[in-house]
Amino acid sequence: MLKNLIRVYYICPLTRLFEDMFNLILFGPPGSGKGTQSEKLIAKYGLKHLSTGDLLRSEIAGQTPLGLAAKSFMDKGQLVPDEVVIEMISSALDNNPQAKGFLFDGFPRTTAQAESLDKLLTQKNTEIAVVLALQVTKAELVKRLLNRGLTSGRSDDTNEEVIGARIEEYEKKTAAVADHYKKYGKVLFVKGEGTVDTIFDALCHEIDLKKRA
Ligand code: B4P
Repeated sequence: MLKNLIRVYYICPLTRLFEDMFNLILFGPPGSGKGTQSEKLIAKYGLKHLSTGDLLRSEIAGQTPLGLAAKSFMDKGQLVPDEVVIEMISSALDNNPQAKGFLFDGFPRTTAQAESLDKLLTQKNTEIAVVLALQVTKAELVKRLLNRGLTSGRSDDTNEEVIGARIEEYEKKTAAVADHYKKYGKVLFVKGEGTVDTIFDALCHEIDLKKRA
């Protein structure tokens, strides 16, 4: 009884904070510009950036058990198991109740992750406002990732076979995430080729329309 009262007292104000959020998913294959555009979008709109790739790489850098387990998947170009990334995102949401909204970058990457995210947001009385899907040809993706591999020090960017595996994982498991959100009319496609600024302007245009709607 007392435990329930405490829950109601503490959870209600937090739920109200989450209600006013503007949450978006920046979606696309590896190398489509999600990380690049996220940096600019969070600066403009003041959103909290949640990149599962960055979170995983920071676990690897810290040599945590989670990071060591994740590295074995990432080095092969495979997705890290759903439960690991869902738990990371769940904690990140709980730790940022004051955010104006979240920009999800590289998450969700499977339908199971999308369903879990929807549930987590519903529990907090909020939802995904829009999914912006960057469209880039396969040849351009490979070119960009190999190019980044020259300087990034990322083991998953240096080997063309691993890059191929990442794109295959995307086609097999991640592309379906767009279908999931299409059911709710939330997906907008944006051309991901051209200069970084042109693509940024196109993304901002869609976000501004959505915010005004
Ligand atoms: P991520 O860190 O998400 O990496 P990514 O998809 O490769 O990169 P991103 O798409 O952000 O890169 P960007 O285009 O900005 O994932 C890495 C790995 O982590 C995955 O393979 C997986 O193993 C694991 N993982 C992450 N999230 C997971 C999840 N939810 N579930 C399971 N596993 C998960 O940049 C690419 C390059 O293109 C850069 O060099 C950039 O400068 C360049 N570029 C960007 N825009 C450009 C433009 N307009 N023109 C030319 N070049 C451009």
